[in-house]
Amino acid sequence: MSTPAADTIATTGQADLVGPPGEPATPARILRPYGDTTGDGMVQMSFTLPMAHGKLAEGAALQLAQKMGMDPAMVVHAKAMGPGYCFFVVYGRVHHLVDTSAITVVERDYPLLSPKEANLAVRKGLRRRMTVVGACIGSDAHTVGIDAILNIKGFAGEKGLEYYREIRVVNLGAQVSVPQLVASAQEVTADAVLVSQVVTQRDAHVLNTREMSAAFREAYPADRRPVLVVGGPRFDESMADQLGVDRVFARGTTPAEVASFLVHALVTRRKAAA
Ligand code: B12
Repeated sequence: MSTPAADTIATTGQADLVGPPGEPATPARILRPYGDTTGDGMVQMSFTLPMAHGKLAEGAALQLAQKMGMDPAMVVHAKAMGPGYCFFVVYGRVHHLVDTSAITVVERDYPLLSPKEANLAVRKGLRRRMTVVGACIGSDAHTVGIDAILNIKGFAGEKGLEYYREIRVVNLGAQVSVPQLVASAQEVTADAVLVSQVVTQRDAHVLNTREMSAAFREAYPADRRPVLVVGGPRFDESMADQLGVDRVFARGTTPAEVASFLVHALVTRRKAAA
């Protein structure tokens, strides 16, 4: 199958069908971003430079944008951020193309259940309530995310895990140390441990998560370890293996997605393996 020139696809928005012979074809598209007219390549980006606001700082912002491939580039907003720092928004044209056939994402590979369906699956599969321990670990005090998943009031119109009759939630709150978390999980015989990490400065979220998963591996025999889940707005969902956890959830996660994953990991998958 011949592929039309990238520019043709980008400007007309046509889709090309690709895929191995005999398998369902997937639409693949070569795209450009746009600002004013389709395919014009215009993007907007923001950043801060450690320079006082002024003509020189705006020139520095333009130089950076040009080095990043924006041509032409225009400073559309510049604001002093205290002495010696300036925040910029730059608008300009890039010439890069996006190939949608070369994108890898983590798709949800389990069914999305309603609270009623999740409760039923736990009752039938575990024959007892599922115990879930949640916490923000390390120095992280951002509890809104984990509360959105756990608290009864929930998030995005969905009730949190506390609403699920067959799930017992133990929410330890903020700034929980890894040894405290392991001890609490052991004390309540946790089936799953849900950790939130929002601060990513100096890769704190990655380091803390690795410390946490290593501690659970040390404290439990492999077949008794609770399911480990980590979440936060700046996690890369494809990093579960590198972080030593069973699943990573990122920004916009809803409680039903998490409850459904827990049912999948603790009930469906284990039943299938037995
Ligand atoms: C509210 C807030 C605070 C509050 C927190 C109050 C509280 N009880 O949580 C206060 C004022 C205390 C605070 C303090 C600080 N904050 Co603050 N804060 C924010 C703010 C404005 C909103 C965060 C939030 O509540 N989001 C809403 C929730 C619902 O979204 P979420 O966390 O992403 O959660 C969702 C998903 O990520 C996911 N999820 C999250 N966790 C988990 C866990 C699991 C298991 C699962 C499945 C899913 C999941 O599900 C949730 C629902 O979809 C953000 C900026 C922003 N707009 O995001 C900065 C921000 C997070 N804070 C920041 C910083 C730097 C700080 C401070 C260091 C500031 C300072 N110098 O003192 C301190 C650190 C305090 C500490 N020790 O942690 C930075 C972090 C930068 C970084 N990436 O490292 C941000 C991004 C602001 C910024 N742009 O600089 N902060």
